[in-house]
Amino acid sequence: MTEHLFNKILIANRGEIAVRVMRTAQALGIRTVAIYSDADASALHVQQADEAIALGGVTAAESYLDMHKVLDAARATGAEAIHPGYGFLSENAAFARACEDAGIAFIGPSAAAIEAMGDKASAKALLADSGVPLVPGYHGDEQSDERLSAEAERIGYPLLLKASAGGGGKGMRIVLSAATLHDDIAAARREARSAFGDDRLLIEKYLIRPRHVEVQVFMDSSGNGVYLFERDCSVQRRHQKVIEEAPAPGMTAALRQRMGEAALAVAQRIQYRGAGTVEFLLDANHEFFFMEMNTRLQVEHPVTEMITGVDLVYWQLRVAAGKGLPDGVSQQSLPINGHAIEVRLYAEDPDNHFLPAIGRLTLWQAPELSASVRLDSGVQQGDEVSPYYDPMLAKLIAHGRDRTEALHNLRTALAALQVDGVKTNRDFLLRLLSLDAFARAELSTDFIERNQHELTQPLPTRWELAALTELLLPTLASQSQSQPQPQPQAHDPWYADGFQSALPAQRVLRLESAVGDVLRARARANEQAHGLDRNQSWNLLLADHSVQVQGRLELNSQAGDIRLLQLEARVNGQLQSLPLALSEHELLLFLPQGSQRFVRNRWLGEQAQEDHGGLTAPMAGQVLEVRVQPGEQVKAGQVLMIMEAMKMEHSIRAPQAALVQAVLYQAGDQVAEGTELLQLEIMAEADAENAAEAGA
Ligand code: MV4
Repeated sequence: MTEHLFNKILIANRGEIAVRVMRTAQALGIRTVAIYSDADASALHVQQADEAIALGGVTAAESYLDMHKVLDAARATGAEAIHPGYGFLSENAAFARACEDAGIAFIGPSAAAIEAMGDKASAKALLADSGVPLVPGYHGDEQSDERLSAEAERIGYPLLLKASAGGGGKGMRIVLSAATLHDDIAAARREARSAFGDDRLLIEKYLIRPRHVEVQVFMDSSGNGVYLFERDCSVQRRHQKVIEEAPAPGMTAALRQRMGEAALAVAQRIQYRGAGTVEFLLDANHEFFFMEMNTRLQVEHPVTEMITGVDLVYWQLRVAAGKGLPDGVSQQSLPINGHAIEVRLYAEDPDNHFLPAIGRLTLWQAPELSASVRLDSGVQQGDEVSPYYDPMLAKLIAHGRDRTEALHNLRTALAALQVDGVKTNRDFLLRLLSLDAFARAELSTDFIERNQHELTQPLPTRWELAALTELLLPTLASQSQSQPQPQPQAHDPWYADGFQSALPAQRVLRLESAVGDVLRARARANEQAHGLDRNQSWNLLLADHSVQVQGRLELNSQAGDIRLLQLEARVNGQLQSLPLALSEHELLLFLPQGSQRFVRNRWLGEQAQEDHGGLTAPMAGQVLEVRVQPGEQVKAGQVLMIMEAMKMEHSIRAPQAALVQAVLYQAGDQVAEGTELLQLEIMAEADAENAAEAGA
């Protein structure tokens, strides 16, 4: 890709798409000009560009949407072409025309092609005799109540009212029966007028649970074109795409060809040029219907690039420079290689109606990228996410030889993407990708609603991993001399017990989750630590059970006051490796199912001494059974008492080998949380072994 296409282009966009377009342009030796608003002065797309022009203003209207400012920037820098990306001015026919008038190539279709597809009713009218299947309906000019009612009777219920000038789901209204039609028409008209300044409606038969399958087309300037197969974008939330994949699961070769050829027929009908997408609804019977055409490069184009090996931006630049498709490209030559899936990372709060989130990205660590893992990101660590633009931060895309492998690669990569400081849908995406229904490719436009229950099930709090991290932290200090780490303090009971005392350590931690749950954990080192052993093992006594934990902690990097660590954990023999972020007050575990936040442990040093041998009730409840007597020797983990709380039984176990000194409650007693139940005299390791031998 070293031939001459342009000397310099301007990228009339921001964020990940601006960065992505620059990557291809710069690889071709084309100079890139970025534009930016006041809110984006230090944004990634500005840093990556060869030149950058400040537009002033912060809102989109004052900056990226102001076509005069954009054209002035192109003229001022001598850019020969403008790439509009998606959104903003990308489907603005007046802008495409203004570029043409200014002698600057608009990297996209003609203004006429944008206009032809901009209005849904006229797009359908244009395709009426083209052989492209349309959803049965009415898209005529006559808009009287009488005519619309008559058409509704003809089409039948349920039906859908759509704004002719709309798109992307805005201004749609389902009508279930004739009883509400009159009111629904009036309401749909009002919505359409206020949203688009145009109250024309079209009527369609309402398809139940369709899939959104779209076809990527690409045309040169002479009417030659190819389709680059399809993408399934059914996983959406309120008409906002969340997951996209290519190829669409369950397609047959025959259906792929019919949809591909229908999409090309749409493009040819409007003498399309460049990259475009024809959206279809696909029903369960593999019947498909034209919905709309997007006359731009789309957000989800990377999945197509990954399965075809085509760089769509390279093709766009060629066609905008008046060249054809690359030599040797024909429909027959285009492969489908494996499978690719993309997730969109949004700055939004899934726990608060997915409202856009803002703030500083205190943590943004990409997973390891490769030929099968791609991250298209518009942000970097430390960025301020502003409320002014689209909340999409990045897209993560993974490829595999088949769908299963692509899904595995994507889940692995997403689990390794660490983000904090701004609320995002990262964990929500992980949960979507973990659904059996997704693995089975049960895709439809109501996928998220249908799986709502599973998506909102709380995950069990992994107290033991938080405790293990705290337990292992002192070992980290010794690892790197170059990284100054806080040295364990002399008064730190962990340090004292674990590394200086000959007695088996019994340590108490107070753990606190971000949602305010508090848990006391007791840890006893299973092996005496000699020096600073990096692979230690503990018996952890949590609220109502004990686990064996073991592991090691490695420092990956340091970002400001955040340390990024990798935890290799073994919990009751089960191995797990996960990244985590640690600051002075917080611990953030990036688990494969989602992240979990903890308030950092406050060592309960004094209490650890004070109730060294005491065992307290983990919650308020009733003592059901007492299994030991004073004077009895007990082994680590032995059940001493059974409690009942909220209809659940909880075993009170010996944290380590001990001598029972006192039993303070009897079966039937009610106890408050934290009540001391038994007093133990902890036995030194050697004594415990002797006692065990003596007993044997
Ligand atoms: C439909 C439909 C069912 N029947 N048309 C939503 C976005 C807009 N481009 C068209 N949309 C739909 N049109 C008929 N005749 C269902 C939808 C629809 C939808 C389509 C694609 C992806 C997600 C969707 C979610 C809800 C509804």
